[in-house]
Amino acid sequence: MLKNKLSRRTFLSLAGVAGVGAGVAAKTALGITDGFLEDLGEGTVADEVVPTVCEICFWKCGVLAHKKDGRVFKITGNPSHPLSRGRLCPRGAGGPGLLYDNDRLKKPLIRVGERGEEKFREATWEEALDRVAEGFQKVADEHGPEAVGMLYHGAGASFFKTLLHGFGTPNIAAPSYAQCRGPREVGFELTYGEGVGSPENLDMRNTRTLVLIGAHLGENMHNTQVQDFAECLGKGAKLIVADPRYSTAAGKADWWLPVRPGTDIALILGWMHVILREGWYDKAWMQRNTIGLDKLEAHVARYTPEAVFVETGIEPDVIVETAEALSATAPASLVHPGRRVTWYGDDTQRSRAIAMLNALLGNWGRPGGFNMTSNVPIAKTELPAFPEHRPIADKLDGQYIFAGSPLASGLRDATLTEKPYPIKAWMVYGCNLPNVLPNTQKTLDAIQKLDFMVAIDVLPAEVCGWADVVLPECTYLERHDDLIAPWYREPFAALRQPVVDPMGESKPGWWMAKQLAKRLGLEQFFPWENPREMIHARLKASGYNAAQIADVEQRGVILGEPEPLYLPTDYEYEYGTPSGKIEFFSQQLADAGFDPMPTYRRPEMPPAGSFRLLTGRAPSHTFGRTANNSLLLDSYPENELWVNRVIAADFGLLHGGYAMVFGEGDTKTGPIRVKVTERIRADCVYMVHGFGHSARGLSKAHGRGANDSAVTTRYETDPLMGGTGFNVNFVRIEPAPDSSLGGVEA
Ligand SMILES: Nc1nc2c(c(=O)[nH]1)N[C@H]1C(S)=C(S)[C@@H](COP(=O)(O)OP(=O)(O)OC[C@H]3O[C@@H](n4cnc5c(=O)[nH]c(N)nc54)[C@H](O)[C@@H]3O)O[C@H]1N2
Ligand SMILES: Nc1nc2c(c(=O)[nH]1)N[C@H]1C(S)=C(S)[C@@H](COP(=O)(O)OP(=O)(O)OC[C@H]3O[C@@H](n4cnc5c(=O)[nH]c(N)nc54)[C@H](O)[C@@H]3O)O[C@H]1N2
Ligand code: SF4
Ligand SMILES: [Mo]
Repeated sequence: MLKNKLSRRTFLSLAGVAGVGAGVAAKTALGITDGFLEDLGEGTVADEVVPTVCEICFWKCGVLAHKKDGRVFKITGNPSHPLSRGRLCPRGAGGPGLLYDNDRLKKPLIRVGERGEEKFREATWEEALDRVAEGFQKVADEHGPEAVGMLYHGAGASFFKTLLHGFGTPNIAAPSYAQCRGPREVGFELTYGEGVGSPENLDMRNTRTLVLIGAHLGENMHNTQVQDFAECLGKGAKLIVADPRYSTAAGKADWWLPVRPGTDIALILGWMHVILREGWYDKAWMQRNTIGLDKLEAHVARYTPEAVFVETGIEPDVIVETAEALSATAPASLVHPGRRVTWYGDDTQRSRAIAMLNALLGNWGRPGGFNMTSNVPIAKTELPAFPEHRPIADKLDGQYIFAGSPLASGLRDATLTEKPYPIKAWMVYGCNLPNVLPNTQKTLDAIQKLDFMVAIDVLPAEVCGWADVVLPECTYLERHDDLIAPWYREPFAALRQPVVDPMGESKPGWWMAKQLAKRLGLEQFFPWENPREMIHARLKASGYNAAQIADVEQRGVILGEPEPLYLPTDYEYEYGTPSGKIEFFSQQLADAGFDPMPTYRRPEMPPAGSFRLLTGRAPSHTFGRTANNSLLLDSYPENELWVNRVIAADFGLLHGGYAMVFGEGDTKTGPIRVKVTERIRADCVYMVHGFGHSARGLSKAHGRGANDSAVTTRYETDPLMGGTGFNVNFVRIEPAPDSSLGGVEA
């Protein structure tokens, strides 16, 4: 239901995921004032409501922006949009906190100090764009157009991707692959011949037994998934949560398995061992749909519950009991594939193990398992062919052969080593690189090797401080982006359109891309005046008439006819694998010299006095991009360090007091407030990613909490596809030296 009343943010309880009516407060509880924010008071009625698409995270819910006298005072979920269903997560409701953030970039900037000093002068758009075009052209003249790379995140990047493809470079990568869900996609592709995509094809609302391996739904706030999760629990589903930390989801679980970090593969193989040993699976379905079951049976023979207990710390009885619970409701049982799976460097194999366990549950194309998806086909914009170019530079010959998308970390390596060839300029769009790729120093060293770097952002984030030119983009509430039409259970195409005019001199990305195209002689790739014209042309070419197009602008979304969600029983489905079946045994992997079935290898354990650093999400924040949002800060102003009670006592840490966190070499972060708890294992500590900002221009986020990236110096690279495992960092902890930051005995 939409909540029409202005009220203080009430937070989501999982039982009743409700729309949060985010009233825009002039002054928040923290006492932060944003000049543009204005409290219009309880019961304000909109004089205009504009549908558009959220970009506070990448789930891209359909939203309704409520305006009064030209100002956005409330954002609610669009009831017609399948990803919001009339509801939003707290972050989406907090959108006005970004729109009216005093710290926003409002003018183009040109660097006057050293890189990293954050010293800039304001410039005109003419001058700034000329600089960018010259910077790219100079690098291309010397090293070829491929020497210009792009790192990006977000829907608005599409125009710049077109620009750089037109320029002649393939070196365009997003950290949302090798630093996020890449290994998961590859693990499923190797097993089923297709990935689970985004939004994921999970029929969770009908699941009767659900396993979450780390996937911390409820803190991870992808709107529709949280709704589906609440619905499945509401219908009485059993829940099994494997997490070294008692997460919000674990709080709802029938079984919490506080697994030793990095040992999940053993647990999954153990579950498969029990299911196969007991014959708790549908033999006819396996026969029709899978290959290599006999090989799997032999492979998992040694992963007895007792052997797995030694590795994971999960009692043998519990392993058997949970395997039985899973099998009992199959095929309406689901092992959630997770999303950010870049943990230990063996993540593709862990994802494959998850894919295989799901296969044993026989849940592909079945209610409560993985559903089929469809989309609303939208005609492409007709463009001239992109120029020929050298192969992408994100990996050397023979490396990471299963990578399905470019590697952001690989482009960083190429920039550092100049192998396979030099990369000398970067465009960074909506991606706070120093805090996003593991080993910040490596990122900064790579930036120092560049002849030119431009950052396109809405806020003066850390990455901007290292750029030669900073271009201020207006927010998602002030611009058009291209149509959004993913594959989903209910096919749809959604429209992002401006709700208000751009603030200051900030401009939409499409405008910048077109202006740069003019300067680089690439205008042929931007044949439209503005994206509205482009969107209309695409819709027209897809068979929509003028009235239907007007309707899309009114409602924000076009709904398609869904295909059946489930496969017919006894249907011979042709999977996209080489064998056409679900592959328990992967010949592709064997041929490439990798384990054809996942094998558990014990992870390196933290040395005495050190703890594994684990990270996750807060319900009301998206990475580092909301830490300066006064509406969202209000509910979660700084991150906390979760420390086991026994460890806290040993190290003299007090609940509510502050600690410093030390990494390798002289890396450290903090002070960070300590949460002393029994809800985390004693071999690890935990914090929410995205705090501890050092950028001076982020006046509200600056210095609040700790920055996990500062102590994430180590990473393990996945040999199959180049994903970077982050959870291999060991940290030391000490009470903060400032005694005024003391807490209480917990
Ligand atoms: N240490 C560590 N690293 C991680 C992760 C972690 O948990 N810990 N998570 C990983 C994951 S899962 C992912 S998906 C990636 C995410 O990586 P990123 O997407 O790079 O995440 P952010 O740090 O939020 O950077 C977003 C930047 O975009 C800017 N921005 C916001 N809105 C707009 C806009 O409309 N236009 C433009 N031009 N800019 C905008 C913000 O101001 C910010 O500077 O990070 C990965 N890296
Ligand atoms: N509120 C909010 N929601 C978000 C985002 C956001 O920024 N804010 N970001 C979105 C994005 S881009 C992504 S990729 C997802 C990320 O969300 P998830 O896919 O859920 O992934 P992670 O953040 O890596 O998972 C963190 C959880 O894994 C647990 N964990 C750590 N190590 C281990 C281990 O070895 N074994 C097990 N079993 N568990 C472990 C941690 O304790 C924590 O509970 O969230 C999405 N949703
Ligand atoms: S999940 Fe939340 S932040 Fe993400 S798009 Fe939806 S409303 Fe916006
Ligand atoms: Mo992610």
